[in-house]
Amino acid sequence: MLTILTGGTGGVKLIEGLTAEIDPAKLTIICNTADDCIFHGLYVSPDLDTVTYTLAGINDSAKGWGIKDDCFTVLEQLRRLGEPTWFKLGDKDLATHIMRSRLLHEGLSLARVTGEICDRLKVSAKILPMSDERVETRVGTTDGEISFQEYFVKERWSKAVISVRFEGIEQSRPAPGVIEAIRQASAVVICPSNPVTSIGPILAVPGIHAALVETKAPVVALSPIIGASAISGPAHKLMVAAGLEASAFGVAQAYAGVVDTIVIATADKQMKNRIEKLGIATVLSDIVMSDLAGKRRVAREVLALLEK
Ligand code: FO1
Repeated sequence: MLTILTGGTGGVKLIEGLTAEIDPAKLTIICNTADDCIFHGLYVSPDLDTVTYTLAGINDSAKGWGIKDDCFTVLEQLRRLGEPTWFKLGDKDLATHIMRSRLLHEGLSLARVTGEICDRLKVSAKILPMSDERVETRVGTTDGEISFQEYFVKERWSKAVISVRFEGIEQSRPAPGVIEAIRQASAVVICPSNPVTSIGPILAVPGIHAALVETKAPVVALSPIIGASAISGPAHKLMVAAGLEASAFGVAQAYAGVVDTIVIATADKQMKNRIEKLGIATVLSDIVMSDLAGKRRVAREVLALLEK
């Protein structure tokens, strides 16, 4: 079983490539849930949904989130009613949030709800939240502390970031199956996601970091950064706020002790020696996945690494 850690829209690109190369039933995908948010009274879990929709073949791959060919008539009416509509929830996407909110209200855990949604969308991979307990990324900015979605979507990551913290992390526990998926994995892959706000919360759930350090499985990570900038999104800005160098070396710093190998951009080859001094084997590659062919190419390279 291949165990994957992911979050955000960058991570899912590798998952798309992997599921085109191997049987998705062989994947267990552990998703960040610290981006989750309540909108219009509904529980929205962006990273679980992005992975679920992708594996169900219904994702909007152009945007990187939501359901393809969705429409926004409910949101338009909410706007007319004077409700905040900066977070674009499509009509089909809302169906997921309505069902998830009902099942959570009836007492099912987030993991059970995620499994139910996957069953109904005929997703064969196993998708797990990192935890069933509520963890929320809080972004400290010069204008006060805001949620991740307010930072990322409402403010379009324009505000200067002073701090990042994960509210509720101390009380969180790995969701059922998460530790086993790490311990029993043939290999673990950390997707090219934001190391601070997408992978960081997963590693911060008590027990998960230790399981990754102790697992006999090889742990391989892909850098989401080329040069000093993220391939997509604000990872470099959040890394600086978290005290990490905004570079592939900073990603290696974030994963030191956890990963055995990191795949970085060929353009960052001058960092190879510095990263290897952290005890992390470093592989150079073209890590940009701009289309399905690129996603499959990178996936094949990762799979080949795991067979070594
Ligand atoms: N990202 C945006 O930039 N704008 C949006 O309006 C937006 C809506 C949205 C709705 C559902 C969903 O699952 C994701 C959505 N996202 C949107 C992406 C979301 O902010 C990111 O997927 C993650 O939280 C970042 O890792």
